[in-house]
Amino acid sequence: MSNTPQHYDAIIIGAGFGGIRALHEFRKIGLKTKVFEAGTDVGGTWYWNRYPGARTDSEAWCYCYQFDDEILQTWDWKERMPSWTEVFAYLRKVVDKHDMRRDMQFSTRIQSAHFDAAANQWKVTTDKGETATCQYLISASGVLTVPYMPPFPGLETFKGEVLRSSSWPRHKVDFAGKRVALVGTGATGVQIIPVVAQVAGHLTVFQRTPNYVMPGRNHYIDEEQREGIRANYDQMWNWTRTNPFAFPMAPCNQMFDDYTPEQQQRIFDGGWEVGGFRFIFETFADMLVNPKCNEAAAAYIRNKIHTVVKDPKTAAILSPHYQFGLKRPPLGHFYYETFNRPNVSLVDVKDTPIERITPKGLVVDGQEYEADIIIFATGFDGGTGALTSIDVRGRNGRTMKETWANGPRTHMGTTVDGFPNLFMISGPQTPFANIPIIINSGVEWIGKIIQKARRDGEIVIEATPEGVEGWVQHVQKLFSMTVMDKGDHAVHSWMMGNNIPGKTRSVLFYFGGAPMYFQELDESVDMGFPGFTFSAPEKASAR
Ligand code: NA7
Repeated sequence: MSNTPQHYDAIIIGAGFGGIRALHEFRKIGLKTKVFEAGTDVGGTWYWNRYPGARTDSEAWCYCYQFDDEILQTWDWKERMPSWTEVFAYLRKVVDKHDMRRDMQFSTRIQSAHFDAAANQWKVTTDKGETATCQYLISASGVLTVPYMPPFPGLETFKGEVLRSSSWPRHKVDFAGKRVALVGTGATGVQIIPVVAQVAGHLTVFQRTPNYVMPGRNHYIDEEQREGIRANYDQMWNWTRTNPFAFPMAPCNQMFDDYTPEQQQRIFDGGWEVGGFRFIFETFADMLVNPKCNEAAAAYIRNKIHTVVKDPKTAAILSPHYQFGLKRPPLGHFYYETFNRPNVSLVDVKDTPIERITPKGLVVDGQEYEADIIIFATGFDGGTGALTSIDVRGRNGRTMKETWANGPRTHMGTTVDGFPNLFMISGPQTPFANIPIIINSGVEWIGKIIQKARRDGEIVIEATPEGVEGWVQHVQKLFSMTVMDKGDHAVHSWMMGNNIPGKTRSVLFYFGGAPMYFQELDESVDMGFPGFTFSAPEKASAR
């Protein structure tokens, strides 16, 4: 950008999965588009989170774009759950093949975005002191973007190396023989622990809340399997439209209460053995709404933990006792087995929190645990954090932070009243589901609403307050049908925002299932976008 603001039809914040998909769509519909990306390359989540063991929890063949069949037919998926290197390489391949970098500016963070009501455009400024204007502002800034770092006193005094999972260094970290401390046992910590344990001299894991970790059962994909994948994409995309979590699996219609206890166990065994999220998706359809089914699943996993982990005290600390699904369940790759290693120990910091950090290590309950390296995998300000951390101001200077002070308010997870022509990709209150599929449907819908406005000569698209209120009520009602709503509110979950001190606990996702959401998007298009106004300044003054 030069000092004279450049004007674009659309500016996209972020060159991760969402930003790349949106750029493709906007080119198709003829919008002059610019993508701003804080990192030095594309990738988003897969650019920043390069920690050891980082991999998807989705199966490779559905963690990709549908729009480039040639890449799908030639890309050699290597693993069932690809590592970050593979996802990163895939995204680079898509971007380079489609010559997308010419519309992208890297190493540039958007600092503010203000709506200019007189000009009906957004003005953005970057950390480079540049400005640009646009008609449509697209937030593709991700669900888990703003890391959370607890304010541990004394951290700055630590003499060893401090590593954060969300901004992992580019150099290879040598853990061999080192005393490593790791704080945080969410999906990230669960991936790091088994990998670091293999080389560290000693790994001490500091756990506050245990998770229900299901086995990932990752494996390499051979050529025969690859051919099967390539031949079946159409069928898989169809399944992603009918599966509640947008995964390519036939819908599961089994209800827990229709089976005997022995049958229930066998069904759980089946899901556990296949691995991945199939323990949830292919066992019982009512796992997140039927308390009996939910408790049976929780008890099943606790039993597995006690079977695998040899030391009963460690197994007890690792065993959760809240509703299954209240926290996003991680996938483990020999996670529980790792706690049987002689060089791994677990410290329970639930009732005795980490007091402080010293030059030599961490202090818990008066005891100092010495470390050469501390890894923090302490989570994110999920869902809303990406947009509230930018100075986004809509009509009358109202900020997104103020607007969402008591939780997100959106219409369809894509728009917010008072923020005209601002669209979010996988924004708050979109389904909790396989992200590339949710991105795809959201971007297609955004493309359609913009095309409608342009066809009709309208300049401003805006959600109505009634549309937003209706969506907020709808999302809350759907959530109230789940066991999570009745769950222990003291249990931290980034899906509800209460992992961040001071953040209001609220419903950050749409829990009605992806198929119903897709249907709502389709109906919105068919019905001419109810809950939105379209206007053009000339028309407004002529009225
Ligand atoms: P998570 O799932 O939010 O996990 C963060 C972890 O950090 C969790 O175990 C927290 O314990 C722990 N934490 C946070 N603050 C502290 C303090 N002060 N002391 C000790 N432990 C603390 O984030 P992840 O990055 O693992 O995963 C995020 C998503 O990425 C994941 O769900 C996937 O969708 C991909 P807590 O549970 O709050 O007691």
